[in-house]
Amino acid sequence: MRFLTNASFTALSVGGLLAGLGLLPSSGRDLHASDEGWVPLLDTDGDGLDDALEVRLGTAVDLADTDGDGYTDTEEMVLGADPLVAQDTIAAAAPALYVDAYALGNELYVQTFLLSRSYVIGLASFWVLHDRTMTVPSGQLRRYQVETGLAPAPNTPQWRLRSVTYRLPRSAFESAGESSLAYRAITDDMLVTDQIPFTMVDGILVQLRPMSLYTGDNNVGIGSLVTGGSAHLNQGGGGGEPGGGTGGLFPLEPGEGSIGENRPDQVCYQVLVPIANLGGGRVLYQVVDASCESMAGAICFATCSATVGDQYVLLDVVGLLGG
Ligand SMILES: [Ca+2]
Ligand SMILES: [Ca+2]
Repeated sequence: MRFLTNASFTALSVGGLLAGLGLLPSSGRDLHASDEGWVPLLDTDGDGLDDALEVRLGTAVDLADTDGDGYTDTEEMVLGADPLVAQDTIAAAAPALYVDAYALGNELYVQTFLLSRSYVIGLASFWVLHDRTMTVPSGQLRRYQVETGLAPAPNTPQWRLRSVTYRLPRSAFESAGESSLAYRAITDDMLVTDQIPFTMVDGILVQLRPMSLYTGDNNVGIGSLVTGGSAHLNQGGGGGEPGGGTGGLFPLEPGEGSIGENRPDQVCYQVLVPIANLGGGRVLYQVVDASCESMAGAICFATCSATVGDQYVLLDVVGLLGG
């Protein structure tokens, strides 16, 4: 098991880093409606996923189990299943970590979910910046924590599905350009990891999710986000195959009212393939296919602007962590 001990990474506190970028965390909970009409931290159906994130994922904000198969939306995302397609059974639960984010106004809300059966050790978070080669280790993010809880997991009753939500200044991630926020934990004798690689597309902060980060059934779940109405994955060659290397650029805004160009009644996708390993966990991806298709009710926004030939650097923190 390899850990992030590469000497080229410099530990730095989040506070110091944000202060260095001219940013300080806002204080107190921000529960008023945003300009976009979404309320931060509001989880109408109580399934653990905040409303704004559900809109982004395409799941119902008022149904804990969107596809009615008995598994909550959160449970399915963590287990790598498809929250939009009813399944009779989902593979037996295994320890898993799922991290996602949504942006509202000036804030970036990061939701983390950890499914485990017994002890949890070594819970750590990392933020790696492309141009600074810095890592923000472990509990430093705790001062940005705004909510913790247990999400319902009716089909994994003997397990605990813990959730932690952080609120971070969006501008810090926009300033960083390419960066990656990663989480790691050891539970039930397993190392579990997940990460959100961020990048900018035409001045819009998006997350890059390459298929190679996922294995097995996880590809199905991520691919289904397509039909939810934003970005599109699982297209073309490597889609659905572990390590296939394709992926997509997901917007962080929840939907209507997002910045950038909206295209109603369309879904859009990109196929990204890795073209070079730049070392130090950096992988260069190129968009080899991108298009939009008609789909009533869907909204394709910022990510539509990614075009064939565009290149993005992914910081694969999980790879560095040995996950
Ligand atoms: Ca919810
Ligand atoms: Ca379900």
